[in-house]
Amino acid sequence: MPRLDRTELRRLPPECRPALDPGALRTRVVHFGLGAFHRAHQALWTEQAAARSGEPWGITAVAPRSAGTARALREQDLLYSLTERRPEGGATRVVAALTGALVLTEDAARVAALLADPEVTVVTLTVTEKGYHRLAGRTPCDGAVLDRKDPAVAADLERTAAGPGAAPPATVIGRLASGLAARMRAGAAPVTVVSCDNMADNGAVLGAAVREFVAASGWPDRETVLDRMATAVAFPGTVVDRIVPATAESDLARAAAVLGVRDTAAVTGEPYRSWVLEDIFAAPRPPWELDGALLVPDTTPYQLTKLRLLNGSHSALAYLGLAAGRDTVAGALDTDWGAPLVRGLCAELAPTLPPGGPDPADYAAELVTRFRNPAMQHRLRQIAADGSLKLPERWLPALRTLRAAGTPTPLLELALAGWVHTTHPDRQAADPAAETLAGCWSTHPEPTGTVRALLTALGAADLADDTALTGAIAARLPALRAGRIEV
Ligand code: CS2
Repeated sequence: MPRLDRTELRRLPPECRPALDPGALRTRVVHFGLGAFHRAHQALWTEQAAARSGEPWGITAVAPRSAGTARALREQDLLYSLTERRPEGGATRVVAALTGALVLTEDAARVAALLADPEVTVVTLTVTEKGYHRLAGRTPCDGAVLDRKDPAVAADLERTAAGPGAAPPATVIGRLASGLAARMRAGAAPVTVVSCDNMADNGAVLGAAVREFVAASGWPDRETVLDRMATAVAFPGTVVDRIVPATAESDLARAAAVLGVRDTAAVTGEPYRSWVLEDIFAAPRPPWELDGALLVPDTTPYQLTKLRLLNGSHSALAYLGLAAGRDTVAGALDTDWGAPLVRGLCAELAPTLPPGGPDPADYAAELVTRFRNPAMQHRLRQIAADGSLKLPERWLPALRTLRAAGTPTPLLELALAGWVHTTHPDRQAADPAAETLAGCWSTHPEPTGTVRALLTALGAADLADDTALTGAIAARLPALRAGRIEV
């Protein structure tokens, strides 16, 4: 079977062809993070914005580490297919949004040139919580957010002190800081940098991390760079939403069967998708609103609703579902506790949400429908990964608010017990802190002691000191060990 590329486009079934001629695009957006989520979310809006406006908004995407996807895309003239997983059957079409696929390490000079290019006016990021190298539990309101002692950040900062000729930074934050610094030196052509990761205040966190990197760098002109950045670089907050499972072999086979060509960069996603952006752009941007993106003065109510209700119940389903021997989100919903857990957790969290966002009960009902989609095959293990970075965003701030108000938190306790259960060395989910988490079980074998140590490892020493909380979490563990979820 031939491989998907530009020459094959005219042979595709008409409904599978891209929304525009890929040859008409130019690189005006640089994106860090070449994962499935970007290809099924921002890339689609950008393709639609270009198609509907006639403006040539193309994206050069940069993979922070692995070269596999970038190579696959280059072999396919940067084309890939997206299958919408509808309960009644999939719909597949090719997306033409990319104008380049690079790898941060191999293509350092090209990435640097693009970040300085005045035609590039938007930089977007999907690098997951890990990519921000944040001090545990820190927000920009508490002071510094960047973990300068993180070995990767420390090594990057050392490189900046080595002067011209030093190797380029290896972290995305370091690379962005050095690219923006070069851009500021070259005349400060304004640019907007958009974090598309699941974090509260993602724009403010990214802006703070980049500025802190510049301030701690060895660049002699760092103060001038920071001054120029203050007016020439915007970091809006955004809320991205679409459930995108990791692509499986069966998805590649299905895409090939529909298209009649091989596509090793194929992605899939649920039919639902949304994008809310803070309207503080410093320079031209793709008219994403032509495809339904919402530009608002403040993303906070949308962000907290999405993080706490959607991502919060996703994580709860993941840990509890794994304890109950389930494999997918739809599988966890196909139990007597799945839907009550989602509705109950949303109701428990609702009082912590600011006004101005969606109605929590309607949102919960829609979540149950989205999570039940039998076509999704969204693995619980995928969601359970990196809990030490996700939970401080999804559960802990709301838990603090509720406990400070004396409000009972039974479902957050159950969810935390699910996470605790999954940190045991015999059952561990992937996590950058896996070793530390596993160590909590051997150094503190008594259950409330284990819970206390694990909460401390999450950067939540205050919650670890809440004996009523740690006792309630520990009390849930025996039922979970028996595979029973008691909502
Ligand atoms: C999920 C998210 O993997 C996870 O942690 O909760 O990726 C979720 O699917 C998206 O945020 C939905 O927009």
